Amino acid sequence: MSRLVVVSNRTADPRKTAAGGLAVAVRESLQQTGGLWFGWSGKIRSETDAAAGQPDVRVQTTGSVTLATLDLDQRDYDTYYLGYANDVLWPVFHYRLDLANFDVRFAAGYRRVNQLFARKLMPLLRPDDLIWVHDYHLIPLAAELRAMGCTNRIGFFLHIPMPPPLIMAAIPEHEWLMRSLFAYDLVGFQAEADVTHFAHYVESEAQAHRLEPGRLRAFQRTLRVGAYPIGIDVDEFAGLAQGKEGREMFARMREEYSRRRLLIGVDRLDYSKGLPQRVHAFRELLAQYPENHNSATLIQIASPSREDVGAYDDLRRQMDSLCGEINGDYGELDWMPVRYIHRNVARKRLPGLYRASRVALVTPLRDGMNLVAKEFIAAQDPADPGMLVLSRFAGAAEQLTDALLVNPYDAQGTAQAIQRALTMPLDERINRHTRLTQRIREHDVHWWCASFLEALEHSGQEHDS
Ligand code: ADQ
Repeated sequence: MSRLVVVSNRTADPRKTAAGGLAVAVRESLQQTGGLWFGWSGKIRSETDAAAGQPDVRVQTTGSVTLATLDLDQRDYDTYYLGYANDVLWPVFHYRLDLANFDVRFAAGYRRVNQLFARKLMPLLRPDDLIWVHDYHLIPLAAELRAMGCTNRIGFFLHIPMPPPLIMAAIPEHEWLMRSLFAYDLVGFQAEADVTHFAHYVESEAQAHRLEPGRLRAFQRTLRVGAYPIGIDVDEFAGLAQGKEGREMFARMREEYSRRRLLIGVDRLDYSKGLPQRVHAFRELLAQYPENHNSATLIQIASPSREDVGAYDDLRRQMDSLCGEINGDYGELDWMPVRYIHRNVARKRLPGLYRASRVALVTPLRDGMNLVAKEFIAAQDPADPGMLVLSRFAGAAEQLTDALLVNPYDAQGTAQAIQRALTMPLDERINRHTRLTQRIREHDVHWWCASFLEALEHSGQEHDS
């Protein structure tokens, strides 16, 4: 069996419990097969080291996984990471052209770091390695590797949404980016909608032909594409709910809020997650349905994220003021409608928090998938489950059709759905939860890894250019 080589912007210690979606999934794929994980160390090189020349790759092996990391210098970090990845690709792929900052220096830095990754990875590769590249930071990596003579099978998975062609076309380098994807053998997206957007882009901008389903031909190359919705490890997460920290958290929340009905939101503090819109909808709930006064309590946990990108600062201020206003307007001496916590919660405690909540609000404006939705379902007590209110604009909505689907821009409609979730009879909650559990079990993280890698193993690029 081929060795697996995973490449992502950041790596993490595979022995530790990872917090982010990508880290969990990568750890899962590497532990199954063993292999190499290559990426940025997260460290910035000092100017003296940078002046001394090319960064060195640090290699360390723990169990069956070898980690290979390199540092970036300040200029690369500013242009590749803060600039192109987080100030161009992230906003545009989440349909936020208003927040994008197109600057040719960012594009140059992005290209430079992808070339650096390729140059440093090449000597570590064996001829039959399967290479799996993750996410928007590394779109041109396969093209750079191919230019250096790499003939391995290379797959790419995009964790964030693929926007429609006319939004993509706002990126000055859009053609180069999309052409670069054709250097892969397999490109995987989260949802069918993303596959459709990509196919429309290459059909309209590059005169691509659709061959049989799942194969596109353009730029003298044939590419296999498909939707591989990412999942969670359902048993592991349900197990955490029964673990010591999970049970303690559950008991504490149930006691503390015994007279209240808890609603939960857990996100990175990111403008794609629709947090201000969610607080507006919750305010509408209190306005439209006064029976929730002195009862419904929204706990919104928003972990700090990308604090050195300007748009995130504005969002933080906006959330502080919206939550302050709602508490000022509706709060009582013994009841605060919103508890807003700008922090991470330890992963082992999350399931207890989810299980103690009647309703989860997962209402992003755009999201590749959203794993919180799936974690909430896995953590519930099947005999008395909480209800999921889910944005139709999350990739997860294609699968989780038994959740209450909402348009997060519509505060009143969302408030109605929240009220419906809060008052839903037990038998309906159980029926919906049973079907939702089935969906997250069918397409869990093991399925995701295995199906992507199997498709990659069987995809052969027709190198005829
Ligand atoms: P993210 O945008 O980071 O990931 P998400 O899918 O919600 O979003 O994953 C977040 C993970 O971090 C979950 O496991 C969640 O429990 C955890 N998390 C979030 N906030 C937390 C907090 N405050 N405290 C503790 N843990 C927290 C990107 C894409 C998603 C896609 C994933 C995986 O944007 O759409 O689902 O990759 O592909």
